[in-house]
Amino acid sequence: MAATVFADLDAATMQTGAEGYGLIRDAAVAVEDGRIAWVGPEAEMPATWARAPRTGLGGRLMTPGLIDCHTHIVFGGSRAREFEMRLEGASYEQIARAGGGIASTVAATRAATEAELTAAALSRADTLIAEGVTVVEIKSGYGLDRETELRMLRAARAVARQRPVRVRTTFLGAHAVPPGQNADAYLDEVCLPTLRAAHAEGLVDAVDGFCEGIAFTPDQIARVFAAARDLNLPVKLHAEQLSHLGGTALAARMGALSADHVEYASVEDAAALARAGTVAVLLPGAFYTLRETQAPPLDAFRREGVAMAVATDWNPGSSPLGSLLLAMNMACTLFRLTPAEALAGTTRHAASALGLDDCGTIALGLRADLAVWDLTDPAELSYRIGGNPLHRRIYGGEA
Ligand code: DI6
Ligand code: FE
Repeated sequence: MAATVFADLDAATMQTGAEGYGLIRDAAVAVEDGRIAWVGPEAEMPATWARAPRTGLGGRLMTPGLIDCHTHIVFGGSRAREFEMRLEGASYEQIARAGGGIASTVAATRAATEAELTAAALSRADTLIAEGVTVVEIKSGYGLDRETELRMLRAARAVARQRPVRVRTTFLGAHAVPPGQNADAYLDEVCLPTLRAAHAEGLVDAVDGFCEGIAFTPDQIARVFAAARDLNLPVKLHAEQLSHLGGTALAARMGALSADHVEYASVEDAAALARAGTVAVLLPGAFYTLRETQAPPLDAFRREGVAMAVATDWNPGSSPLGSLLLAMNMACTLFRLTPAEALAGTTRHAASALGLDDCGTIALGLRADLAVWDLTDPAELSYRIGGNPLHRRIYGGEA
């Protein structure tokens, strides 16, 4: 048996139902065959585990491996010039309508080879991994044609083959209407056939869309979701980011894994998310970059019991944010999450937003995807701005 015991640590288990961090002081975690085989106070560890090789962690803090449940890290080009334009007074929507924005990344992504897209994504994945990320979601959506959407998803799968990280792919063909095309024609002739082709190639774990004035209407998104349902694929949605169009209610009605952004969600939307068990994914990096002023309805989410995840939304336009720890800090400072909510948002609830039930907490039987920090208080993960307190990452039981 391939068993190891990690000991001399404090474990923020993040277990469901536990108070706050589910903290166990002076804990030990036994790992066997890549899974958590026992967790608890070391003094109570059964004698069988006492014979396994023991790795002492010097009293450090252990958390579940972090999960970035919303990224767009496969893309070509850069949008630094648009950052300058926004500082000269142009708005995100104005730039998008003038052919910049998502369309400019689409042009750069179409021009990139699969090897180039993979190399760029690997470097971004490495940045996340260095901060203790063990699962990353990666969306397509900068191709908007069959070949490029497939190429993006293949690049995302390549990341999982070349790095010790789990990748969940999301098809986001309904991200933007390609310049000069009609939205409905694009959906029927390009987006939905591409979804079917990508699914047939085993490239799709979930389906997403952008429900917004500059993208697709709820009716159009409903057609994308119907196609996803026919393929037995779970759905999620960029909803209520810049305005209230009803995407959150649609996502809840369709039993979506998550509704993401949700700054403009209403109290009724919060109740619908709670009833459906749909996770609200908060993306403070986009809120910050776009200098939004409307924060998501946190009080309503809490009152209704909506699970809240936190992610980077790493993309070249609205959130060039390569740090999930900084996203946690921003979620606390900009949205008023508590540090315990922020950590639940990058562990347990992030797993739910991806439909994963084998990771996200330190609990019996789950994957041994763990992060060990040069910290003692778990609030420090959200409190710090910058720096990287990661001591070591354990992926599937391997350090
Ligand atoms: N919402 C966002 O914030 C990103 N995509 C989306 O649907 C922005 C993507 C970009 O500007 O490139
Ligand atoms: Fe996004």
